[in-house]
Amino acid sequence: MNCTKCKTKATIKIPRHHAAFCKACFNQFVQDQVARAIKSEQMFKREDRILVAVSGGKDSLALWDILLKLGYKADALYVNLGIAGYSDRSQEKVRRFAETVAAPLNATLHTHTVEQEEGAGIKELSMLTHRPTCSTCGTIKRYQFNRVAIEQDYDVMATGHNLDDEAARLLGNLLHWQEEYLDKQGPSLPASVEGFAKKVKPLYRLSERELAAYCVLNKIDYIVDECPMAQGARTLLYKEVLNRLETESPGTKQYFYWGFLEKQRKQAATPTSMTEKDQAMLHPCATCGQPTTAETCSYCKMMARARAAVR
Ligand code: Q46
Ligand code: ZN
Repeated sequence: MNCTKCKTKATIKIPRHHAAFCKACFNQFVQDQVARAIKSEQMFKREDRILVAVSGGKDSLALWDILLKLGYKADALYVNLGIAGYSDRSQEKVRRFAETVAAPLNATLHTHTVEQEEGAGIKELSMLTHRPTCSTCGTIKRYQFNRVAIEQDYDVMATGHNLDDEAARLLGNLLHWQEEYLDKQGPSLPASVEGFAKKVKPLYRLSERELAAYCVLNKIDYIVDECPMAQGARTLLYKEVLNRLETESPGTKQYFYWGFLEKQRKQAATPTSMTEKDQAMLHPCATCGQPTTAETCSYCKMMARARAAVR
């Protein structure tokens, strides 16, 4: 099998594009897909400062690497959740990448440690607040990323969600007709009000398999294990179903998700889009000032419950 572009020996096959690439042409393909995502969704400009949410996994480290190689000013934030046997290992992967790849390119790694800042690890906090671990985690991560982005003047926050993540999420939202979530499933969510950072997903054109290959080929050392709290059995099932369809008919995932985005783009011209409605309802949290639709934001409410429980 030869590379579709340069005709030397190919290392990876990309059935959905009817192509095969050698390492150099594959890296070019990956960069092109990200550059295309940034341009077509107007994610950010050359001079913008980007804050990448990194977890130590393949997607977020690949994203940081690609953005730096494309010449963007991309720093990163890692949130240590205090999960024994997992958080320290994932932090180590991030630290090593930051030291060897990012620092020489003048990029900075910010770290937020939940045990230090919130006073307890994620498991303990979720027990204190009687909430599932992942929803506690989601609230903290959203809050802290937004806080760092705003306080340190980043123009945009980028996450490593890939094509498989977005297609699985779309399938789940459709199966349950969660229309309010559908409206927010685009790869580029604008800054809603003063105090809410813009959020983008530059990897939505690349699959999980392609990102794992990118890391292996470029010697990016990432944490292979899933977070032990992941109860995403549902998401995994949707991914499995989509992978079966993809094997039978390459390109299904991209037709499904990109087709949805195409439809969404056409509708975006109507003035009643959910995002605009939400924007009108948002105001600063009475406690911390971050935007919320309630009097107090969900992070401040959660932390108040945790403090009350230990009193
Ligand atoms: S990190 Fe956090 Fe995930 Fe771990 S605790 Fe759940 S939400 S599974 S993306
Ligand atoms: Zn608040």
